[in-house]
Amino acid sequence: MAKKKHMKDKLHFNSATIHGGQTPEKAYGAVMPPIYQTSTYAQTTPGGHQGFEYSRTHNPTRKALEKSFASIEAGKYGFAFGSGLAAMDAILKLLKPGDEIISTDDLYGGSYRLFTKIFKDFGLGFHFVPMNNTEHISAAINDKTKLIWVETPTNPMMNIIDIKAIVELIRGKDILIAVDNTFASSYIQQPLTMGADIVMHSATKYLAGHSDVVLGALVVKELKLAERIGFIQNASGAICGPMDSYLTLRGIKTLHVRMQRHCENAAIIANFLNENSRIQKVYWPGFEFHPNHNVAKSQMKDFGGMLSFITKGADYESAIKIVERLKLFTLAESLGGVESLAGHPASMTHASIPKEQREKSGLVDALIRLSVGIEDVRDLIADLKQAIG
Ligand code: P1T
Repeated sequence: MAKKKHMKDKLHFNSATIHGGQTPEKAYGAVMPPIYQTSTYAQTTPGGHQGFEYSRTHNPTRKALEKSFASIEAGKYGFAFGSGLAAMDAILKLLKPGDEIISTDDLYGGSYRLFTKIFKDFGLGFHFVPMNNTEHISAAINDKTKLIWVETPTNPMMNIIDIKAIVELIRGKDILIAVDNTFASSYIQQPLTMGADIVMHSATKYLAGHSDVVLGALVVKELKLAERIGFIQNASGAICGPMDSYLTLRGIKTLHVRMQRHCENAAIIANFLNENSRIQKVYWPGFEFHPNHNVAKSQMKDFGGMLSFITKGADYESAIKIVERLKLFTLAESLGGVESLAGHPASMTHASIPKEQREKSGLVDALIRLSVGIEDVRDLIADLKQAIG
């Protein structure tokens, strides 16, 4: 038994997705953890329980998922929340009024909204800087800086931020670095292995992978940080339920296989769009001409399933026509599911960022974002052809 446990600690990624932190359930040997749909647990005497007393604090199905999160991110402690934003909310609660955060200027609109419309009012200060050059970060660092917020690849401009360079920049300083790993997924990069302190996911996306659940993840390696996050998770209570924990755990088991196909299909589509005379620009880190291609090559295993593009003349009307004409790509918010989605960030996922701010990072009204699914790529290309015309 001890030998088996030892083996499970040293698994390669493609086995960790299936076995990481998982053991057959004790009562009947069920290979998948049961959905413990319970809010509370019987006690024989006050405090006389089997490690579970109330499901906000702990639930066995959620615990199985949290161990899986820790395993696939090469961390030690995993935490599951009711959404990606709930997970981010818990990170921000590590801070105190007067503390400052330096964030990438190109990021998910909901993250920007949480920073500027909620936590700013609680006395946190935010600096939004382009992070493709660490000099911009250095210029914003001061004694109050407590957190660097990195999203890479960025949503939706597909900028790649050099995680190790930022880790080096803040070495020895009392500053945490948190990485939103949603776009890449743990298959493509593991920020904790590059020196980040916290990795966060909207597990709604690639980790769960089937567009049927909203859920968030945090993983850390330091015990002290884990204890504080565990305290916040219980004290603030933004947890996910057992059914959603189960669905996410099931999704993770095929993460590596799905990601391979997402990446293959996205590469074919990026090249198809790049060669199309009606397309002006394609944002995808796999292109040699992408400004951060070398960083992408060194820190990512592959280039992911996301890309954005604009049509010739950066014409808003034609962008809207294209997303309306698509048939196999569904026009919808979200990403990372098995089915392909198309989005118009300026009016959908990033509408909460002021236009002027959006356009500084290149997010123009003509931008279309694709989440390339795992369908037969010939059908996806045919759909794009008929929509682009
Ligand atoms: O939706 P939720 O699970 O709360 O996750 C928020 C979130 C955080 N970080 C990134 C990089 C994200 O992309 C998201 C959610 N994004 C979308 C819904 C979207 O379509 O971009």
